[in-house]
Amino acid sequence: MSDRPQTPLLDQITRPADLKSLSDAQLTQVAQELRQETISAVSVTGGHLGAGLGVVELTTALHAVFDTPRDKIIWDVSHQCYPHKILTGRRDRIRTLRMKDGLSGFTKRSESPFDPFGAAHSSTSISAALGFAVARDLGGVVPEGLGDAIAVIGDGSMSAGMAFEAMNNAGHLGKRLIVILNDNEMSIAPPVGALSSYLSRLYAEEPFQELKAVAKGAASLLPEPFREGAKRAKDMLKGMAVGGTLFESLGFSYLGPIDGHDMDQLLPVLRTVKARATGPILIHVLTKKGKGYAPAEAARDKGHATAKFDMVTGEQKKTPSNAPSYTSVFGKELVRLAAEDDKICAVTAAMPDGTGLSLMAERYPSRCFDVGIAEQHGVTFAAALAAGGMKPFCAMYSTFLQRGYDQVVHDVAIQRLPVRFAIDRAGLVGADGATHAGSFDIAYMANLPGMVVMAAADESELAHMVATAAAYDDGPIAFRYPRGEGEGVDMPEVPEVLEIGKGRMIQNGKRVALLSFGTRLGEVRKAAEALTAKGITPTIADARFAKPLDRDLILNLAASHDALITIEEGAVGGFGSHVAQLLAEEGVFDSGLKFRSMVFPDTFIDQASPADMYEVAAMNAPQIEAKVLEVLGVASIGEKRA
Ligand SMILES: Cc1ncc(C[n+]2csc(CCOP(=O)(O)OP(=O)(O)O)c2C)c(N)n1
Repeated sequence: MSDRPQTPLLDQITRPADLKSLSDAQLTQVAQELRQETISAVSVTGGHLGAGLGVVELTTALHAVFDTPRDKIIWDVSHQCYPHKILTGRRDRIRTLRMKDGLSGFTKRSESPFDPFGAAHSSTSISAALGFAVARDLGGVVPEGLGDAIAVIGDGSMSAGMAFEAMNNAGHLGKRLIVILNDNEMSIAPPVGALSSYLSRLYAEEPFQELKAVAKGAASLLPEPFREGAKRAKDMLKGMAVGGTLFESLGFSYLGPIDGHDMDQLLPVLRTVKARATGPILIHVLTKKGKGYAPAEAARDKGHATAKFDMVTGEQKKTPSNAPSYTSVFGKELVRLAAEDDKICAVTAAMPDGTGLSLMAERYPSRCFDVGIAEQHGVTFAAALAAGGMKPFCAMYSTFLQRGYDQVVHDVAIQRLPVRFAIDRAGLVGADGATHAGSFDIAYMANLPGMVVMAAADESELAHMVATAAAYDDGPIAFRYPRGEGEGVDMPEVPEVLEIGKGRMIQNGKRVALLSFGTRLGEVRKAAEALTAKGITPTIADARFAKPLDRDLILNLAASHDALITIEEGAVGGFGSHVAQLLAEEGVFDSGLKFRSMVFPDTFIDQASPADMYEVAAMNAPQIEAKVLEVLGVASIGEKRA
């Protein structure tokens, strides 16, 4: 407790309404204390730090001015919502962020009425806010009531297509709707693209001091009603509406840019907007990611995501590992292949570090493309790169590739274009929870005609699969691998090009065959050791491919064992379903094979450590062992005897 910051004023705030009685100076102090509390909490839990620190003043001002939960604040991505959670009755649990049974690291409807809309994938907030605004105007009824709808969206997230689709619709509908563009000139990596340069131009020549003076008197200066007076406001508030034409042309009133760390600007502007806005309005707020915590401000990613850390030094507490991460194996392998083949190129959607492509960007910048948070565009762009004779690797997290799914189907698969999908963060990812789990890609890729789908069982397998994908030119190909470190196996000097659709035997046994797809293989081996000690030695095979299936391998395993169990790190409808389909069609079940398929349960699993999440999914070694005993009838015999 002793290293907790002193927060005398914040201690008196148990809900946002408590802010209403405070003076502007006191609100400024609350924001300061909120910053210290956020730093302290994240030092204990790890998580998203920089984005939250950038919005402590904005969070305080929004809750002081608006009436939540009746008014809906919708945080885009919502990785910046920790200060919001502290102010909305969750301070007592803030040091459980991202832990099993703790607070989610994102907004979550089931967690609090102050989280009207959950998020974690970007660029949904304007659509959601517009939905609330329309529901309000149509007489929708919810327990908290429906007031203003306010989307807070970062400059990185604003670059995604969905944000523009929403603004286009909002401008057309003309409803009262507030969008706050939280512009910190950062995404996870420095933002890329024309929008980013455009936003910079909007404020490049505007000194804050001058604006601050104007903003202080904003309430009296702004014409009424706000929207109709936009032109006059523009003339009067020199700087506030300069160059707001992009947003204005989409039907929004544009206000800004204002200094998002200055309560003397934030409070009067928000109060004026609350009092006078009639249609859609965009407030352009400038903030600093990591603001107020030197180690975060100095970090390359501005403290975007951090492990637990020492508050004084900022040093992160990471457990050292002997094995390389899957991400780094992919990144290195790709660079090695790119050196040999100048047609190899790569696409990331705003995740150069997360996908390991920063290495490629460094070595071959002209062949590595960060398209911004734009998975849909990234996939189609890669499709056309392939159509143009290049060999594109489209590197995305499983969960974010979901957003580009129609592009995978329509632009890549139907045209049989050889895009190589490097699918990172496959399976359960841990602290980021259900929104980030890579649960569905096996199912959504393997059901596409002509798509090759591989999963790496360890880091050496991943190296082979990168080489295989590079060599494969007949159509689209995907390979998946999990978050985190590999198994510590020896790496091949020169990775092999695998034969498409061929699995491999790991060990020969009797009675039961375990057919693994992906990195559960490690747990399968452990289960097999325990079983061997009990006198049952299972056969183990690594399928490598969910599509095309290794028919010979599977049918042979089925023919020579009493039972066949598949296991994969994904939801139903994936590898096991394809195997079941094959066995059914081949009539194998007609002659009594016992078949089981271990997949994720039909629930969204909340955040915890990956191992705990796999425990919930019943897919760790003891549970695999139990499954074998059950299918062989051994467990029930044991139970009956006991
Ligand atoms: C669809 C999607 N793609 C990628 C991500 C990963 N991601 C999380 S936060 C983030 C950067 C967001 O930048 P910005 O909106 O500017 O917010 P900031 O963190 O700078 O406050 C990215 C790319 C995501 N959440 N959703």
